Amino acid sequence: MSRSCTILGAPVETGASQPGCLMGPASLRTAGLLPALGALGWDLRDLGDLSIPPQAPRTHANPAIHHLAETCAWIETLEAAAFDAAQGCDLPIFMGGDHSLSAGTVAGMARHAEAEGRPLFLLWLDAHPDLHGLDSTESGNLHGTPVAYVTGQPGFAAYPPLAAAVAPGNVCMMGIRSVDPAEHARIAELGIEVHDMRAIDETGVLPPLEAFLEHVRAANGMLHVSLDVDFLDPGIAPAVGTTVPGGATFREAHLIMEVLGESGLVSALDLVELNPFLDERGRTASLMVELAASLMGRRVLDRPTRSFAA
Ligand code: B3U
Ligand code: MN
Ligand code: MN
Repeated sequence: MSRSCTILGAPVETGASQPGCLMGPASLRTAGLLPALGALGWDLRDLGDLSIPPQAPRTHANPAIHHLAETCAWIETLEAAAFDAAQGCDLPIFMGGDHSLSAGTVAGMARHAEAEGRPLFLLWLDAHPDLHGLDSTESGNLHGTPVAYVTGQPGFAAYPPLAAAVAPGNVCMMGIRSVDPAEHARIAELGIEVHDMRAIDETGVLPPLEAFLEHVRAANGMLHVSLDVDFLDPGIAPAVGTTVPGGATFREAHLIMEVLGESGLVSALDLVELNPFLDERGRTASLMVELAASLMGRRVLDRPTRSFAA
């Protein structure tokens, strides 16, 4: 029986420093996300793009913060949408939109996992840890906050209350190479598993990924994968507002996606931070579609199912 996938667009750009992510879902559609996944035998349901109503401005004690009202409205909308989508299919895909949207999607998946009596794990593929609190962000760009929010850190009174948190010990980050001092302190305090690019240079992507997947499997967990375009090297993925040199290569990224798909553990996927205004003839959008297809089962050759240690 084919597995089911719900596709949802979240044209959020208020968490980023510059406009453009609003066009992300349209660009991923234009690059052929739906036919690519349909060809892999998935039973697809496209729910279109979500929206929020116009918001009255909200201020915060941290004057750098902008678009607080819009971010809160998106979190509420996406939390509910993710919870519903997860109940109705095997694997929802959330097309962003900037990374502030994951505050909503991961929160909704955490509520779903809790209702199922299973823990939620989070794989954060990003140049940045996105671990700021509302008090610590200096840029005021709220795409820098979702991991702190979904792990239940203090200082989020202005965000919607969190129904279920992700345990910090269930978070794994890969590709990290730009960390602010407050985020650095929080990584140490929470003991979050972070594989920065230095670590990946040394070990490759497979050993840390397989160890994390074993952890998820042993706990009978659900896994939410959040893929930020800036995880990838800007040489292959230029369409992002916050390029950081030295990112994941084409093959590293595809290998991660293939192994994730073969694990059978992935319960949700965010495709975020694509800014089509900054793209070059759609090549970043096409790469994101190809990576999603690798996670969803596309292979160059048939090969035996990967076996994981019991
Ligand atoms: N940590 C910085 C930069 C940043 C975070 N996420 C992105 N950029 N995409 C900040 O503004 O919080
Ligand atoms: Mn991010
Ligand atoms: Mn990033």
